[in-house]
Amino acid sequence: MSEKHEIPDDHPRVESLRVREKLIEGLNKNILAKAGLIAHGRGEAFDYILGEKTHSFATKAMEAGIVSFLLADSPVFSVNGNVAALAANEYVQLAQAVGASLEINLFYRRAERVKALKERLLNAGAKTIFGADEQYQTTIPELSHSRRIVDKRGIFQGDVIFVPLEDGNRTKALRKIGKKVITIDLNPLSRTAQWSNITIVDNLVRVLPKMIKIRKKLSNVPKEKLKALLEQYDNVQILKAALRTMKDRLEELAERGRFIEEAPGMNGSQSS
Ligand code: PTJ
Repeated sequence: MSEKHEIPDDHPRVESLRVREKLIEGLNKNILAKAGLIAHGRGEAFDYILGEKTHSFATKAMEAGIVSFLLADSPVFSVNGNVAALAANEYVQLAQAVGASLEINLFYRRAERVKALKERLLNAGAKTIFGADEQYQTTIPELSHSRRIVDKRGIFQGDVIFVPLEDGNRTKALRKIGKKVITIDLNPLSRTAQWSNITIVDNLVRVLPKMIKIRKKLSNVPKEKLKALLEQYDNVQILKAALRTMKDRLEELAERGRFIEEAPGMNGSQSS
């Protein structure tokens, strides 16, 4: 049974509600795992603290990410339910723009979900999708859960792997077997954020259109210059900047005592 809710254009949280509707639709179509809703809620909480906007530390990480894809021998974009439900079109577009393969890799792996994701990616314009064909399956021995199942033509042989909205310990396992890992994660404290080579602390739905623009901007930049750009990148500094921004913002809000301008103050009075 599918339920679609009307979202009034004048609702103060209209964008956020539209994103939630996409997830509910993804759940109804078997694209999203139920736990994907929980994951999203956690992301939303961090996004609130960030002021729901892109900060310079995220832009720097996006640039480093694009440069890494462009310099890679075999970049691979891993696709999970949340990514497919929220931004399949932009994800496929970005993969094509940087010459990356797409591979379905699920934590909550079920045949019907793999099929639904494949369909969604094909509708978004993907030509080849790895991770759905048993014939090419192999495993990463460092992992015990479903994410260990990878495609010989994709993640298994790839050198730079994109894993947005990732759970637990796969990033560490991928690093152990020599892969460079790039993630998007609103939580700078997550294991994935901490273990990745490049961590974009920002919302997936804001990030992908920005990365597509950055890709275009870097079109005519020579390889040597790209390499130099990457050499300056320091992920620890990026994570520190993200946490500092969150801390500063919380301090500022605590000082002001209010976040929503028109909300009543402590004494119940309306602000002007
Ligand atoms: O589709 P599957 O089966 O592969 O499962 C996917 C999920 C996301 C359910 C699975 O990987 C999972 O449980 O992930 P976690 O451990 O909840 O981690 C997801 C991370 O993504 C958390 O750190 C969230 O804060 C973050 N996150 C959630 N929504 C967004 C986000 N980061 C950026 N943009 C978002 N929109």
